[in-house]
Amino acid sequence: MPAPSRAAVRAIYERALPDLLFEAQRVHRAHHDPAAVQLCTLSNVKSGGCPEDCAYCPQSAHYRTGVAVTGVLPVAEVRAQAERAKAAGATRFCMGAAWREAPADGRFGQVLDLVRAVAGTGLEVCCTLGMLTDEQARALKAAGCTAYNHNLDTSPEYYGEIITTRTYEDRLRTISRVAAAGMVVCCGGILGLGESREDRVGLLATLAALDPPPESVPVNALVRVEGTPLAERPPLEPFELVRTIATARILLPRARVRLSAGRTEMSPELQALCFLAGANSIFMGEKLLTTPNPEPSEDLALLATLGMRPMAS
Ligand code: SAM
Ligand code: DTB
Ligand code: SF4
Repeated sequence: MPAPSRAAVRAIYERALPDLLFEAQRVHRAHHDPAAVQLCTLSNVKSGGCPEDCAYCPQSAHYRTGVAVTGVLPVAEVRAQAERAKAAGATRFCMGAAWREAPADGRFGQVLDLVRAVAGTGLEVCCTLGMLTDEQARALKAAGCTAYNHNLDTSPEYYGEIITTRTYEDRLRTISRVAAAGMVVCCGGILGLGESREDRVGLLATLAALDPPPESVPVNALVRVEGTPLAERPPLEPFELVRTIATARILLPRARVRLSAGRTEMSPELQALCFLAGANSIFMGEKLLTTPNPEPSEDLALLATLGMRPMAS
């Protein structure tokens, strides 16, 4: 099937909300169990001091946010985190590093050790380490990393307003290397950056055109962090979030659509609406990478209230 045009994506996005949600539900039910939610846990295995200038990010060295700058965490610590995550019901463990690109030195070998350790717990392993070479992508895959997260964040037109130290093409190149190495691609974006609806449509059209299609699509709501240039942005319009999730579900029927950052500012009702729109994955754990996330007990209680449940591995 050819990728849908931007006009076609816009037409889906702008449907009357009942029609949009009905279609999203129809697609969701054809490909997924509508009561199951994948639980992923994040670990920031290398914090802060990143040379990129992503305007939303508390880990960029360009802004003063108070985030600690560290080396790669020790294997024992990350293995213990993964075991706790598994005991709490998570099935995927995602390791993030505040790098522009995965380094060519021994720190990459340290990350491979972390991948092997987490894979040994039986959890699905995902990494997000910045740009990769073909060799690094193959080495991650060989160590047991099955998924790689690399977000496009926003439309091609708006990208330059948010990040100046790399291009959209750089991102697309890493995404194709990940797929070529046999890992599945996790690729999504952030809403609430100050982008227009047309930018959200442009991001969705780009995601729908990726070949192979992303296995998972994180939809982040901007976490406004003091010290970053976007700290004072107005809050995201909740129905734009719902429309984005529903459109992603319709365009990418088989993908996990992940309601990602920003849930501490969302009511249970809004999160439930996102599940109805086709979201079927969340990050579970007290922290995302550097910012707070709802308590795991609250998340499990919300799923129970809705008659939903964690997805089995
Ligand atoms: N440095 C690597 C990279 O940029 O690909 C990996 C880690 S980076 C923190 C992973 C993703 O987190 C970014 O692509 C962005 O979409 C998301 N992110 C970062 N800061 C955020 C914030 N304040 N609010 C919402 N999402 C954020
Ligand atoms: C993604 O799209 N969202 C996660 C994960 N991929 C790595 C990260 C969210 C980070 C939110 C800001 C922070 O905690 O530093
Ligand atoms: Fe660095 Fe990633 Fe943050 Fe951008 S989003 S500043 S690349 S850690």
